Amino acid sequence: MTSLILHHYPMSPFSQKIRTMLGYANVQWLSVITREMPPRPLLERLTGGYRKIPVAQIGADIFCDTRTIAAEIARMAGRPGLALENCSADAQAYVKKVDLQVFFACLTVSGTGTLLRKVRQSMSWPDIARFAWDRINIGRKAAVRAVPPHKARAYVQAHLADAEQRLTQDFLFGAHPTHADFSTWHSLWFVRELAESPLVNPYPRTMAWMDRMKAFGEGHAQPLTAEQALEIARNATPRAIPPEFMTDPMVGKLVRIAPSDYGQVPAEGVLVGVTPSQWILAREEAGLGTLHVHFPRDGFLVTAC
Ligand SMILES: N[C@@H](CCC(=O)N[C@@H](CS)C(=O)NCC(=O)O)C(=O)O
Repeated sequence: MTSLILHHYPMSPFSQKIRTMLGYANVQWLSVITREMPPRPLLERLTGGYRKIPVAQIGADIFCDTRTIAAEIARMAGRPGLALENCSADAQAYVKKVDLQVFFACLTVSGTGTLLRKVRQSMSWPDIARFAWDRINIGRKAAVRAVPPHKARAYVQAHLADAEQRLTQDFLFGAHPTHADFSTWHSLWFVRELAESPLVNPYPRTMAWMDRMKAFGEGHAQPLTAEQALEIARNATPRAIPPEFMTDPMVGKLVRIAPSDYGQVPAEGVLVGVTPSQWILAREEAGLGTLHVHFPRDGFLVTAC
């Protein structure tokens, strides 16, 4: 059986989005813990430079961004609603907002003593300093502007009021969870579960929905080292790409692909597939062979080298 390998770190909200999705999908997975910031030399051999977390791997196929990872989980678990491209236009627009502006605002309001204590327990002081410097630099170079700190609390409260009013059923867009629930969950997980902030308390339906999300758990994870993950990639061949995804005029060209919002570190390779929702890059990595790296089309820039 081909297992999904997740490269992630415990305090990462976007990783929590995927861990909870794996719980809901009841999927077995392999867990590789990464550092909270680059350098991540072994993971970079798989991604070619893409720096955000989480990253998933199935053999020699590498999935960057939670949207491509979610599409894989949707396929493996037979739960189409987990893939963003299967959600309504309304839900897709909602996810765009919660995965960017709401995410940053939630981080801003989560600077509690409890969070600092937890960070201190999992990282050394020099690493905390490196982490802070890394994130300041991400912010400085970002092509998107976060909600200013003095407006973040009101922004998160407006988001919570909106979620409260949407939750007339068990989940945000109906009786069953979709990608939108996991996107909304991960930032509020950071606020309520990690920072233990009381900000969500005045919203009873949102509190109950968070309890339902939390109850999904995180699936069945087995630990794996980064070296073992490389060995799995080395012994695997990327999945074949259906011919209908090889007709784009850019296919066959050497390109660079990078996020257009923040953390814009590019990966370079030959474009070998363009699906309605993904770019697929082939990279030759010394000692590992050919890897296919998958990126969402939305929010990523492709430039010919
Ligand atoms: N759009 C990305 C966002 C991922 C993201 O921003 N992840 C954070 C950690 S939760 C990150 O990578 N920060 C920079 C880093 O860790 O290098 C996704 O959906 O995966």
